[in-house]
Amino acid sequence: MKRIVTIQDISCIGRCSLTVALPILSSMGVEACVLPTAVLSGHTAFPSFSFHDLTEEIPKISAVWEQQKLCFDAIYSGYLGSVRQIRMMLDFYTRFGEQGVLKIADPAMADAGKLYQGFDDKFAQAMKELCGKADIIVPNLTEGCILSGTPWREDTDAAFCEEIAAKLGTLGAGRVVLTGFSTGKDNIGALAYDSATGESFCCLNERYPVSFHGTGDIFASVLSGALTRGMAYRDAVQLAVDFDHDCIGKTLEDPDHRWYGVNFEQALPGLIRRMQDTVILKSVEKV
Ligand code: PXL
Repeated sequence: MKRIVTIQDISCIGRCSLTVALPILSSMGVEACVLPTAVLSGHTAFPSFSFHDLTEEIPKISAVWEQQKLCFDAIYSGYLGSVRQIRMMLDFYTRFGEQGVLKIADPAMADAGKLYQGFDDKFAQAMKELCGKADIIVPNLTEGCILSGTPWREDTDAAFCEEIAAKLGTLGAGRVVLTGFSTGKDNIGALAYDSATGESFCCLNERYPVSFHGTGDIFASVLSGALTRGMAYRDAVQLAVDFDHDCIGKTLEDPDHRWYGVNFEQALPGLIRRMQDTVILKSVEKV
C-alpha cells in the first residue's frame, strides 16, 4: 500500500486541513501518516480561536522516523504556521524527499484577495521557496497572485490565469495546478501548467454561485491521493475538480449545512467508487 505523509494543522472544528486530508486519503486507499503543525480550536475564519504551536515536535518526530528508516511515497504539505515551519519542511524534503518521492505543496495562506490572519509578506516569501522545491504546487488564484508578484484582481479571465501559472512555473516546481480557474461564469476548476514544456490543460465542472472554506484543502488531498495511487495526472486533476463540485453540491442539498466547511463526508462514497473504477481499469489494462 502506498504511504503518504501530510504536514498541516489540526483545526479541531472546521472541516479543513487534517480533518479532511485524513478521511479523504484513507478513503482513497492510501496509508496516511501525519505531522501535525499546530492544534487550533477551529480554523482562522472563526471569530476567535486557540492556537497551540507544535513546531518543536516536527524535528523530534522527523528524527525518529529517519532513525527508523521510514520512507514515504509522497510528501503533502498544507497550512504551515510560520516561516520556521516552512524551513522545517525544506529540511524534511532533504531527509525524506529522495528521487521518486512526490512532493506536493499547497501554499495554503490566502484566499479572496488577502492573506489569512497571522501571515505577512515574509511568510509569503518563504512559501515561494518551498513552492520552488516541490514537484507540484496547488495554489488558488489569490495565492498564485501573491507568489507570482501579480496584483490581485476580482475579474480574472483565462488569459490572466495562464499568465499567473506561467510565472509560477518559473519558481521551480515542475507542475502548477492553479485552482479557481474558469473559462466563463458557469464553470470552475483548475488550470494545470507544465513548467518544462509550457503546455497547459484545464479541468472544469459546473460552478455553484457560492464559495466555501476548506475546498482548497479537499482539492489538494484528492490530487495527492490520486497521484500517489498512480492515477494519470489529467484524470487526477479532473477527479479533484469533480470531488470539490460534489462536496459543494451535497452541502447545498442540506438545508442545515454549516457555514465553516463542506459536507465532504456525503461525497466520499462517490470518490471511493471512482477510485475503484480506476483500479479496475488498471487491472483490466494489465490483463
Ligand atoms: O483551509 C485552509 C486552512 C487550514 N488551516 C487553518 C486555516 C485555514 C484557512 O483559513 O485557518 C488553521
